[in-house]
Amino acid sequence: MQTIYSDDHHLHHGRCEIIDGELKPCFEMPSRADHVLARVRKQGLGEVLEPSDFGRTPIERIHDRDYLSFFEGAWQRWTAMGRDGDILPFTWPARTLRSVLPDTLLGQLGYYSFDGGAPITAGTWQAAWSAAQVALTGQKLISDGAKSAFALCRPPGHHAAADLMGGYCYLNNAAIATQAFLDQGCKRVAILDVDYHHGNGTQSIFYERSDVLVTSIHGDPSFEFPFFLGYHDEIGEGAGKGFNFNLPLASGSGWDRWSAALEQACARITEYAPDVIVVSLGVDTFKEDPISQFKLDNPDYLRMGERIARLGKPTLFVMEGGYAVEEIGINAVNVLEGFEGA
Ligand code: SP5
Ligand code: ZN
Repeated sequence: MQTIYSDDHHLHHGRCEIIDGELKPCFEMPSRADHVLARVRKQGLGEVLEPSDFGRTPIERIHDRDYLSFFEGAWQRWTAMGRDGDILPFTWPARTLRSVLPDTLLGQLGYYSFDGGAPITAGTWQAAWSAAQVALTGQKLISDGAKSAFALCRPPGHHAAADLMGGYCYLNNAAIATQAFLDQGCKRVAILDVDYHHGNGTQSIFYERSDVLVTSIHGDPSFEFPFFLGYHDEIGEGAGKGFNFNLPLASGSGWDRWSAALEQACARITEYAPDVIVVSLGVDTFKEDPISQFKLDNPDYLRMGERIARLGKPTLFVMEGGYAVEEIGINAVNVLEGFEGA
């Protein structure tokens, strides 16, 4: 399996995030992708490619233009205000307030985000841009006939909605690749989101559509981030009704419960008969993940990859979360090796 990787992710290195009611050093850090790349090389998974440049058009198929301009220009506006530290949003249009777009950077930050977990730094736009190009390059490999590809994206994407950043995510890499498949002639794409957190951005983007089936296994939002989306009764709306499938699990879930949920997701995907599958590959389900509550162990990721392979479809793996930095490479590449060995 080929891996697509850009060094540009190093340009995004946030200092702090607001997490669990406190300001803490960012869990989402450059060494994450470095460890995954090192493991890809160590295991000889396959060639490692630089991304091609597909430009802005495929990104604009998912994200609003005003959001993209805001994100691209935020750092410049911040430095023009005489500031130089990371930018974090702090006021959101919650109930009783209006979702109007204010004029100032500080107001717009709240408008275009849903939490204080996604700092904007000098290089965040460039890193996120390149991560989207990484996903699009993987998509192209598969549309050219590859059976699988690994888009080693950083920053991750599945929490980002059409005009919202949050949860360490800015551009929804998996959604951008999914839309590119459809724009190139695929009729149906299934997304399987195995990240520990619910992919609220991905769900919201495709919620009213039947050409994308979104399935997700995650910590039940009644106790876990992102708290306000990801419940079992969210099944899609309008034309999308029946094409969103959430499998929230209890805190402490291990491979038994997790793999039973995977069976349900796979059964739904098989019934849907997609042309391709996009896997949002987060490995924060690991038992030692510092911010998560599932109990998967290293070999479970091999089994995960084997089961995904048995779906028998071309599959694009897109890197999402995973914060047990020393083991993220082992776990992510185990999924890919399990897939290839099946
Ligand atoms: C891409 C991705 O995985 N984003 C995750 C963002 C999670 N941000 C908030 C995490 C809250 C963790 N709470 C842990 C409580 C431990 N006692
Ligand atoms: Zn996650």
